[in-house]
Amino acid sequence: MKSLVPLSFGLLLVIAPCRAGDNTAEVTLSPTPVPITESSEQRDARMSWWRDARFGMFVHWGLYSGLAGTWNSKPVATKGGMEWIQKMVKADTDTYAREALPKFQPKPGFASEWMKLAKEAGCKYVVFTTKHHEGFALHDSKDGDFNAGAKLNRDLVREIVEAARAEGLRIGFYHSLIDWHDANYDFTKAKGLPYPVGGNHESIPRNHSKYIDHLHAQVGELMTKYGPIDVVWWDFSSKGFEGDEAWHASELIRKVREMQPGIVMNNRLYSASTVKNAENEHREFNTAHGDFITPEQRIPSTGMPGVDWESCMTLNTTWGYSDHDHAWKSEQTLIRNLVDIASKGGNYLLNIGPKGDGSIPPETVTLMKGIGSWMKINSEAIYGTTAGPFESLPWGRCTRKGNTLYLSVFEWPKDGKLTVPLKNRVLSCSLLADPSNQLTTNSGPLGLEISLPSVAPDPTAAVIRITIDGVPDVMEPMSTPKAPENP
Ligand code: FHN
Repeated sequence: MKSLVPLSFGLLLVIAPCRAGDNTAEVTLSPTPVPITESSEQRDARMSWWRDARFGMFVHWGLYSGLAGTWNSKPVATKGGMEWIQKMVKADTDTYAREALPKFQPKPGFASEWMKLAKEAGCKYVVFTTKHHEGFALHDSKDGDFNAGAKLNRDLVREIVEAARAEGLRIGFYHSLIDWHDANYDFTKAKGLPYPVGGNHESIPRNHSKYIDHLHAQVGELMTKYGPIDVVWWDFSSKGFEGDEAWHASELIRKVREMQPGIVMNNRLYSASTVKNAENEHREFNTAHGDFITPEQRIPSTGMPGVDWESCMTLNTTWGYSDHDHAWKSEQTLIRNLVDIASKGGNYLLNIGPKGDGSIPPETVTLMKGIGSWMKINSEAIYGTTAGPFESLPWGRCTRKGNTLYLSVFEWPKDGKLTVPLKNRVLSCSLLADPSNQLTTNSGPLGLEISLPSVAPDPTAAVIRITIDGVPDVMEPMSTPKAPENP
């Protein structure tokens, strides 16, 4: 019997085009609730672009970007998330806005610079902050006045969405559930969630359900004014404050899935699972809470078999731009992260933090273009692949597409012989960097032995494509023979 997964219960959709040919059709809800069920086949179809994409660009951009990690002309820190600067300096929202707004001056065309860089890096989708914890919304919102429409007379979300479409990129909305501006966001209830306590407005009684109305209203605007949205990325909940109690989550999920039936949603309307060891988080994952798990600043050592997951990481140590954080990762680390994550069946969401005018720091441009150069030759080993069949490989990683394996060699063998613990017969074997040249292979006691040129075509990750006969038949790691019992 085909399994019909109850996605949620919803209302009938009515789409009213606002302008001919413009794919930002207005979407409105009609009052008749209809059960939304999704078969696993339908879910696989909805998730397939995301699973094939493997690589996305995260963008943290907001008022904090203009402050650039500085407050009262002093660096706040050289490490850590400068998007949290309001909390770090314990500023109330009025003081914060007074300082930050004048420094947030988006230049014309900033968004296409982002999208061109994402494309050049090989990213297939871009997820950007429509609102971060500071509470400033980048769209022209009719709900409240702390947004780009009211403060800058611009709809920055429209500019960014249109720039993404122009580059053929999928677009996703990061949206903070936490709000350090809204006077009704009840931080006294939000146990385990950050708040810039210390400001002068703690005494004001707060009606959190009014904040939830604001949250739902702005999400409604975002999900109806900009056409099809591919990803929604909520952030974040704690064990003490999550789900229906904190955000009326199941109602929000129902509404969003109605307004955007194809959308792919992360899991952060609920706190990360209760299992002690985050490595086992996937064992408890409930897809009614979202479509994919979001390990942050880490790569699960053995992946997360059976669930969709995406590792989000920074290029240095901050998500939001900082003038003072120069701890940039190396191009090699970033490329090997991408390969490592894909070899374990996950997606890589790599963050950039543009400046207050939207321009991208030069170090970021260099690193993203560096990944792009590698992807120009090797993207076949990333897009549309699944996890490799090997638990671990001493010299690198492996991704798979059916009976084709992509061996990404990090440590090029000094003797020019690469051993792959595989029993299958090889049908073809060549370097992606030199596809016309077949490499010699032999099968030996330890498995397949590939003869390689003396110099690696790429010291970071040189990819070998092998097509084998049948499904991978992996050799059990040789157990080290026990030393004979001493008589
Ligand atoms: O607090 C945020 C943080 O600023 C950043 O947005 C990351 C990105 O995943 N999420 C939260 C911390 O988990």
